[in-house]
Amino acid sequence: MEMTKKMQDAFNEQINKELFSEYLYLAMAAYFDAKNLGGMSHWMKKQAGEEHSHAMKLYSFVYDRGGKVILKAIAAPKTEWKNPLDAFNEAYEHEKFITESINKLWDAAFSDKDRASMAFLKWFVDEQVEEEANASEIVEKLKMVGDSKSALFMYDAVLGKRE
Ligand code: OFO
Repeated sequence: MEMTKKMQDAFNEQINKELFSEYLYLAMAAYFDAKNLGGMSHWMKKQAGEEHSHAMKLYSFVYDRGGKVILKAIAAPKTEWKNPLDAFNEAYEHEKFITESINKLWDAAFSDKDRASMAFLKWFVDEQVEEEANASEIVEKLKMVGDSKSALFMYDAVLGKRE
């Protein structure tokens, strides 16, 4: 059964949000590179790649369901943050916003009785638990780092190991 126009619009909206997430994390990577924090930049580049794959997962699903992908403009992200904690805090807040958005998409599928979309979105619901947990853990660790340059140096190296 094909997805409704309402669901197609909602999926296209989510594709745009995932691509904005990719852009936002790439902007954060650029910010960290400018500060010589190569590990944090690496982490953000990996995250940007994940966001791209989220967008593509949605993209493929729209076509699998007989819909059409319509790409919209991607907003320009910020380019500066106060410090690493400020950037990761924004990443965490952004993930909470994305979770809300996925939940609304699931609710739209539910009210449309679109079981295929509900089943498909389960993966995203689970993924958001992980996305929030990862960002929140880094925020908490950066709070421990505080103003210590040596701790920041070491934690940067830890984040640089992300696979
Ligand atoms: Fe796509 O999970 Fe983050 O934004």
